Amino acid sequence: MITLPDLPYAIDALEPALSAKTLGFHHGKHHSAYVANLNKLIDGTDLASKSLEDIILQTVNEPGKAAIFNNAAQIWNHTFYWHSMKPEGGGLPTGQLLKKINADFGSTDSCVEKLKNAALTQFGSGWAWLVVKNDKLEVIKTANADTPLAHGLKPLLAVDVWEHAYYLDFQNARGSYLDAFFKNLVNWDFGQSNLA
Ligand code: MN3
Repeated sequence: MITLPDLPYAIDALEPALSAKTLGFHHGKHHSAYVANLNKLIDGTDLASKSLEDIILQTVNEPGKAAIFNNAAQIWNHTFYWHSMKPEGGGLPTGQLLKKINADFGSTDSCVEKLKNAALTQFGSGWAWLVVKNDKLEVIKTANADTPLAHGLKPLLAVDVWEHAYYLDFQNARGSYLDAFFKNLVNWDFGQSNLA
């Protein structure tokens, strides 16, 4: 039995960059629906007693398990995404994360540019991620529910680019949502804590 985690801040805490209406639908309807769907799918199976991470790792690329994987991965991705933002976020990373970004991308601007580009060029629904791969920072994108967790990568930050993440506030302007995300919302401290 998997439960829906609370948002790590108030529903209106990301305004004006992201509205309470967007967070209300995104957390209260979309994220919540993935939890309800997953619990229905695993009820009475041996997955019912497993952690969310174990469910993801045990169903990735398993024939007949795509619906379970998709719902489980979306639950995990969304929880990670909520923490990838914070009220009055943005600014610059600090500490070890800043050092690593400078070493692997040259500058924070270049890292953000790569993240925005990955997010913009993800065709259809999906995610852009800052991850650690073989001890180096990389930017990747994943389609639909796919998650770095299922590929042995260590995620540091996530950007949801499903239309439901931004449509109420930005309509089809994914680029404007991404500008707001990196200017006002991104939680570099969360990235740093995942790196540590
Ligand atoms: Mn979403």
